[in-house]
Amino acid sequence: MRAYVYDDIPGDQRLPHDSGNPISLNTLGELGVIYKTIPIDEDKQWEKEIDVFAKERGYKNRDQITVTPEGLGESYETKIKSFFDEHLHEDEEIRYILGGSGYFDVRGLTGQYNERWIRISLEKGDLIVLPAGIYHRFTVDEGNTITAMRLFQDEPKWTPYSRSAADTDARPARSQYIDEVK
Ligand code: KMT
Ligand code: NI
Repeated sequence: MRAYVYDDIPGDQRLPHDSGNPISLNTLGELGVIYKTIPIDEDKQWEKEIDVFAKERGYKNRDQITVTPEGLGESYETKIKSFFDEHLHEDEEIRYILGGSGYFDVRGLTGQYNERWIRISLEKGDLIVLPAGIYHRFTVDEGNTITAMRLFQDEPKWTPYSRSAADTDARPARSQYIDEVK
């Protein structure tokens, strides 16, 4: 895992876009983002660790997603563009990377990071918890391959509320999030 301020230079979303300003775990924590590493080992101890973490936070369901040009065929480019559309969810989301790598970008909220994108580079064994109401987006990196476990508390509620399409600032999940982190 590595986190840094996104450079905001137009260009392929899959490039690093590293502005050269690193972001600490502490700053991520202030945004309500939790990061953890659970190495994927041969004797599958990681599965037990995921089970414990999921149980602690009241997660009951999970699935697995693989994003590759081979797997998605013609819809690949459309799919990765849709993941990259800034959005929020009404539930917390957990992602655990089983293979490949990619970037989650989250919006900074205060001070020098206000409205800046913070890019979090994730690879195999990395786990991230994004709080409900945080603006974010996702992309594969130049490797064009990621397999992730998506954990959800109850029903799979994947609904992304696109910031550009509606007044997402008015959603209860957004105001609760702002109250929690500010
Ligand atoms: C999200 O919330 O944008 C995603 O779940 C993207 C795919 S998970 C690697
Ligand atoms: Ni999302």
